[in-house]
Amino acid sequence: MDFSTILYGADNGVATLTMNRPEALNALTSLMRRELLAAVQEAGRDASVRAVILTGAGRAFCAGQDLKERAPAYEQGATPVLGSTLRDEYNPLVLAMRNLPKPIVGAVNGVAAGAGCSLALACDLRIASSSASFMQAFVKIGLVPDSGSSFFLPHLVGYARAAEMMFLGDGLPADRAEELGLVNRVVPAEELATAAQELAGRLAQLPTVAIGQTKRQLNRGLSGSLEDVLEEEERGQELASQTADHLEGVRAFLEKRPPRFTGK
Ligand code: T3D
Repeated sequence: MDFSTILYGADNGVATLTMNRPEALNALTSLMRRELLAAVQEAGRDASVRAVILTGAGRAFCAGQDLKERAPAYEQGATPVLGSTLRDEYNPLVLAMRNLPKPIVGAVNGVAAGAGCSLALACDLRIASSSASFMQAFVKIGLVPDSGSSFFLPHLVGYARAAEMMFLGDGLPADRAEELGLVNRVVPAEELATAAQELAGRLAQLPTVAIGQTKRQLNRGLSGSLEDVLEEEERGQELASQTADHLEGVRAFLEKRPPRFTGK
């Protein structure tokens, strides 16, 4: 697909979405938010795509909202009302990522600040370069965390750590993020792309319907009751049990051979 602020490529079952405004540390403009949403939707539509990578071009993952986008208004002393941008652009993107029935690997290549940090947190798994950092930068410009950070961060690192990051706005280096469970793995910068492709490639070989449904169940588990989750698991198992991949998995076990999942 043709975009101007991001790159989209799909190969071997893996779609790679690269935020591509390196001169602005991949800060998010309105167009970029809309293009990211369209790319996530395309990855959902394309049945050959079974896993997704989200990463950034250049030295940053994403510096959050492009603060220069509204510079003229601020220079005149205006304070634009920002709720509608969240409602119309950021929130649909975050929901699309979480509702995508395919796993998303965040390949965090550098600083992830503000809404850029939120996008990293909205991924299912995160591999970080040793030079990456995570910054809840909102407070530094008098704003509140948005784009799902208030949901994802305390679930990942606990209330006190999340509050510390959000109140103080300090950057959390990759190695500390790994210790706190915010990222799955840290690798040297030069190994990040390969590590992310390997992980996503492996995910793309798995039973895609079951993985998508597992993601749904995990999401439900983050906010639902035990009853909700048990119901979701029941629905999920009904769905997964009817897939060709379930049949293949059991046959492969009985025939003592590795399974060949097709995602169907
Ligand atoms: O709709 C709404 O507005 C509500 C939604 C809000 C969501 C949010 O994301 S609010 C938070 C917005 N983001 C920030 O406040 C982070 C701002 N950036 C920084 O604090 C720093 O740039 C970093 C800590 C991320 C990186 O620092 P450093 O020293 O490595 O880089 P730098 O020199 O500051 O930036 C390099 C270039 O990127 C520079 O360009 P220039 O001036 O040399 O041409 C800088 O202006 C540009 N840049 C960095 N961040 C942004 C940006 N340009 C526009 N918007 C940015 N967010």
